[in-house]
Amino acid sequence: MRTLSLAALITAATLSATSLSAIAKNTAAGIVANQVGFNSQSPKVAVVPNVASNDFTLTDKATGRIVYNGKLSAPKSWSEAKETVRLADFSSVQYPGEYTLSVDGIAQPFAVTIDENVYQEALSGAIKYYYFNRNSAALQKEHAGIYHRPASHPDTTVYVDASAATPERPVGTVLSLPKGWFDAGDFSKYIVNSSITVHTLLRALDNHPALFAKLNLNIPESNNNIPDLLDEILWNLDWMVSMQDTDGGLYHKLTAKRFEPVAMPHTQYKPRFVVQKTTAATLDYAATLALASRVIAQYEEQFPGRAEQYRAAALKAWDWAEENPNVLFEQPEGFRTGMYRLDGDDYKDEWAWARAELFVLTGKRKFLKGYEVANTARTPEWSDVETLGMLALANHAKTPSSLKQQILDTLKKSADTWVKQAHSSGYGVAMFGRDFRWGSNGVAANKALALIDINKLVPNPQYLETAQALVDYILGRNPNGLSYLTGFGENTPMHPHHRVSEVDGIQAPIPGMLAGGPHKGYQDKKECNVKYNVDYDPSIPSKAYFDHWCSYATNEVAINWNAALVYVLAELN
Ligand code: G3I
Ligand code: 9MR
Repeated sequence: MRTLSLAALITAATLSATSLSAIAKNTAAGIVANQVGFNSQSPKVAVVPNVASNDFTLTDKATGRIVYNGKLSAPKSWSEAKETVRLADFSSVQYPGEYTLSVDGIAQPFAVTIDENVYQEALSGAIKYYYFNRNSAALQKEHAGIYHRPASHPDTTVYVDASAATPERPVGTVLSLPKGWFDAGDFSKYIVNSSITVHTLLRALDNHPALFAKLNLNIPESNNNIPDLLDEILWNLDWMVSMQDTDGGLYHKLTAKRFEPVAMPHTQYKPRFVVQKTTAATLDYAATLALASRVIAQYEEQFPGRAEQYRAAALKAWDWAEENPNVLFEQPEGFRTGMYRLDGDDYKDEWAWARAELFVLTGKRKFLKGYEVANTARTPEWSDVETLGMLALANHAKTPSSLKQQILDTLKKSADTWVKQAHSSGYGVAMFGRDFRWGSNGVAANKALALIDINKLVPNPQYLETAQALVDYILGRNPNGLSYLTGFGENTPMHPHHRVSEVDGIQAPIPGMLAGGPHKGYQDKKECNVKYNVDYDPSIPSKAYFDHWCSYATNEVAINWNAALVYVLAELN
């Protein structure tokens, strides 16, 4: 049985209003483009069904005047969508305003916004998501509005599981490990995923101090003379620091034994535990705390001694990892929550990331001993972190020049590949093959992040164009015709796999959450088919998305995916 998502129904309705004869088959159902809008100076492209006409126009809504007459590109296919489409490029239109993009033969025009700082609200929303996902805190109405909720999961009584026990902290030891963010749609907290998330947000802050000094998120800490983004980061960083055992190792996660039912967090009181210390968690933490030490040093006055504390924590984690180089996460007996584990992981990328950040922090050459430049710079992901280390070294004045050049060559090779991918896609979007996996929208955002950073090192306008197209993809230029960011765009997810949004009694989900995105894995088939008697078609990678609670594989939200989007929206802002 096939159930159409709301977006598909809207698209289908649109399509039915369109003269079907004018549109070839195997093409887009309607015009799709970035539903939030375009900055004045940025590239501006819409995807158009493969119509007979070659012309499109842009009309100024305020005056009703046509301000641009354009020609559609030649039809081109995108294997990941099994569609042939055409592109409408109206990049030369820069004047801020509200416009209508119209194409002969397509009844439904597309609304276009062009403005300075057009992503400001989406950026704030994507950061405020973290406040809404706070653990251990009541969300007051003055800060959370209709999404206010009582405090939950104080995490002041957390038990040491057998897998994490030491002579100093035997099984059953009670620890107080409050604060932090729920990882995603679930209520657990994971060091591996928290690390890339916090690292990415710290870099966004470090790149744009002036922007974030004045960005008010209306959180409890607002107006305390510290950037709200830093206050929010510290809510999770404080918890991360508490997860370091006395020997320097990091507990892999803090969790109940099972995923909670679909219920509000403050109604859940299952015992919570810290489990096994692992090499991945400890190395990821070392890299993150090394960066945190550098960033917080700029706020020494407000946080005296914190930079040194983070430095010591990072070095202590490194020492533990050196003594425990291959401790892979094993789900402890009786536990069934998330793993953030890569089967057969050799941790090469985690070692490289930690080495890079610790060298940048300390200047000690010992961290570069054994540093290997990976053959390719992969799109950053919780399981693939080498590129984050490469970017740190490439941006550091004291990186040995031969090493820096090797890194730049590798980064450029990846960026050039991604540009070629975009040029070979009918949608002009650099998403292919394995990019369409669990969290594919996080992949799109992280690929845009890498392109933006590589462009700063080896400038190439095509890198920025390819990054913009990936942000456009996330915000609407995709075969599902969805802006995957809840609450930002015309068609957005309404039923994300996010417990609070599912049961808070409010129709609109919490805004600013990036849905995981389409891919063929279909890991949630049983959940959807058996428990909810619904189904979706996983056959086409870029369309295999289902806007239903059941689909945790395509429709969950997660702190790491949002972080990359925050980063790129801050860069494009
Ligand atoms: O790395 C392999 C790759 O070599 C192989 O080609 C590919 C084939 O599909 O699989 C890759 O492993 C994937 C792994 O993520 C790394 O990308 C697994 O298939 C895939 O199942 C795994 O998905 C992870 C998922 O948990 C299930 O473990 C997601 O990345 C991860 O974001 C997600 O994280 C969950 C937490 O566990 C719990 N909280 C919610 C959060 C988001 O859904
Ligand atoms: O809510 C859980 C989500 O965070 C995970 O990503 C997902 C896969 O591990 O599992 C979800 O929890 C489901 C569990 O796996 C099976 N029973 C139903 C739970 C809610 O969908």
